[in-house]
Amino acid sequence: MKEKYYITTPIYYPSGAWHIGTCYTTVVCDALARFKRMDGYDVFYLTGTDEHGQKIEKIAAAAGEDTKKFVDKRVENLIQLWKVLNISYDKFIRTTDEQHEKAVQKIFTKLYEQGDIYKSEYEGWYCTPCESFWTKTQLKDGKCPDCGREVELTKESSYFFRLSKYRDKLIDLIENDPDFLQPKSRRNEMLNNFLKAGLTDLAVSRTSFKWGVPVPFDPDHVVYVWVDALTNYITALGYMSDDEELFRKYWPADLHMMGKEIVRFHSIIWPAMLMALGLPLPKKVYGHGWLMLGSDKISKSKGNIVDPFILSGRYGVDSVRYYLLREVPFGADGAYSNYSFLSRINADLCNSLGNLLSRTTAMINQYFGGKIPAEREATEFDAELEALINGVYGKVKKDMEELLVPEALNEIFTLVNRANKYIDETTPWLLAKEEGKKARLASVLYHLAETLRVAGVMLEAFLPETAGKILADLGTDVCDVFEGNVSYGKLTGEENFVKGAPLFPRIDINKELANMEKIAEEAAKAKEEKKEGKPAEPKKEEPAKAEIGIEDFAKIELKIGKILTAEKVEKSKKLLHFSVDTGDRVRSIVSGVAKYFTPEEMVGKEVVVVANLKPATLGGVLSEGMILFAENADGLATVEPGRPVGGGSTVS
Ligand code: ME8
Repeated sequence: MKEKYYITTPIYYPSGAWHIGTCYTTVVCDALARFKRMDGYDVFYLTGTDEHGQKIEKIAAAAGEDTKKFVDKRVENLIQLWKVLNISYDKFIRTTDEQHEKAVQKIFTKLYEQGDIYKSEYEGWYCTPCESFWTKTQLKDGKCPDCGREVELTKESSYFFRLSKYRDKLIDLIENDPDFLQPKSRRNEMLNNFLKAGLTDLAVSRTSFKWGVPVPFDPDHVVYVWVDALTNYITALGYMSDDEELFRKYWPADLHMMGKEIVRFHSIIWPAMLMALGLPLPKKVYGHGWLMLGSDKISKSKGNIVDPFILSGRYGVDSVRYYLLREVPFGADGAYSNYSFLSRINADLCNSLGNLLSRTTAMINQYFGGKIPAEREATEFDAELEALINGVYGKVKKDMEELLVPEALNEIFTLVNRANKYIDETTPWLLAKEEGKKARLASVLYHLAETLRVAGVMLEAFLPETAGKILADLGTDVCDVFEGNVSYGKLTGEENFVKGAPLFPRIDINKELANMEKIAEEAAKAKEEKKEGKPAEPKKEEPAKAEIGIEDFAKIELKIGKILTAEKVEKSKKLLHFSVDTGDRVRSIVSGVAKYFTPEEMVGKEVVVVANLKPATLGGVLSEGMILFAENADGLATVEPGRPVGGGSTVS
């Protein structure tokens, strides 16, 4: 039977626009989950949304919206983001799910009945953005010690959890089980700043607002949002429901991953709650660092957003995944900049990996018509590369087990770089010209193809889309497991080696930096206009268009897109927002056609999409392409193929 592996991200507050920092925990956990699956584990990867609490209630009220409708929309948008980023979660839990809410109530009642929760009065400070209680002495210059924002003096009737009772056990856990909380720096922080400084009981209910799970035996109170949220890790598995099978199978968690600012909740409050419930503790809690913009944490509430939809639409999903997995030293903070993002793509994905693939497949086609002959003459150069190919999996596995994700990727790219150097050393273009060197040339090309195959299989865990393209160009398939697929010698040479499109087109960095700034400015302007409710500029009469040559037309990439979902853009009478499958991915596209079509009639249609249009923000929503319509005096009509051809079909 397969060994189980239960991995979780925190559940996200659906409170603002998603940014590249938001994606960090989830992309890292996705690589870990994919790696474990391919390593033969029975993986359960959980993520979701944390939808209750004063913060969300306030933000929804400020937007003039019903709270549930507000979170529904934000959650849908987050699910779309995870789809774009190829996140392979096994379950997405929402804390507004009925099963979760019921289980929270049962947990609260159980803890109350056994005396771990009691009623009293809370008087102290509350930070709404962090949903944290603080004592006066914990405040820093009168502000929240975690985020530095204003706190509110709060006095209300409250239920309390006897957190202080678990202090000694928690100290023992963190001091004596070095695996439980990592990296090490977080362990010292928790011990010195919180546990040893004294631990007071925790207020676990609120009465000053309503958006939460009601305390079942005292409905004026709602359960404190962190207690509600932390239990998601067990309620998602069916704990305290009619069906606890998943809970029995997967609990305890093997890894709770999160940003460092919420380690306190996961390494103190959460284990204490589990101790009170008599449940086993998670095996590991890991607090990673932040992605910073300048000296600030990129954050939903600070407005310093770097939009992951735009980045993945423009540079490809795997560019974003690669940057997050590779650039940030795991456990520490990393600084995002457009320059470092573009440079990473160019240096590693385009120059190292992309070039190795295109050179190798081009040479196999040029010299041998797309197959590698079976007669091959090897030398010690080949033996050295072969040894590197055979060693890479072991090194990557060790790094992944120690959560050294950038190092793991580095091992794969060391192999790729070595193979690029091997091309220069073995000079296949000269071998091709020399008499009697065919067998030597075949061996060189076979070793290059094998390097790419093993790198491709390993990359399935990190860059699934790119790995699929590499393996397809080698005429082979992606695989489900590493075993039997990560050592030298699996290709026969009879596969169909094709020289496909470049994996990552080379970016002109200076030009692109200017483009990125323009996009950011447009997005900020659109957001501002949305806030102010400014009407759109009146449409100007368009001058007659000049003649163009075929080379101009060839610059436009037209594709068939299948409309998967359609909805009105809020506060706009004109705009409809579509998710459109264009074969390469699902795009977000906004069109000003609400006057002519209902969302319902558009769903399922196959339409013509301009696929290489620069992304823009319309009505505050990202638009990655344009749907074409025909227009006459009666209004607009869709332009559709004469028979169903499927999203992604080309139009030429
Ligand atoms: O904290 N860099 O949710 P959240 C790296 N609902 N990671 C970042 C980041 C950045 N700039 N910004 C955010 C919550 N994150 C609670 C969790 S769990 C029971 C409840 C990470 O939406 C952050 O560290 O504020 C966390 O891991 C995740 O995004 C969700 O943060």
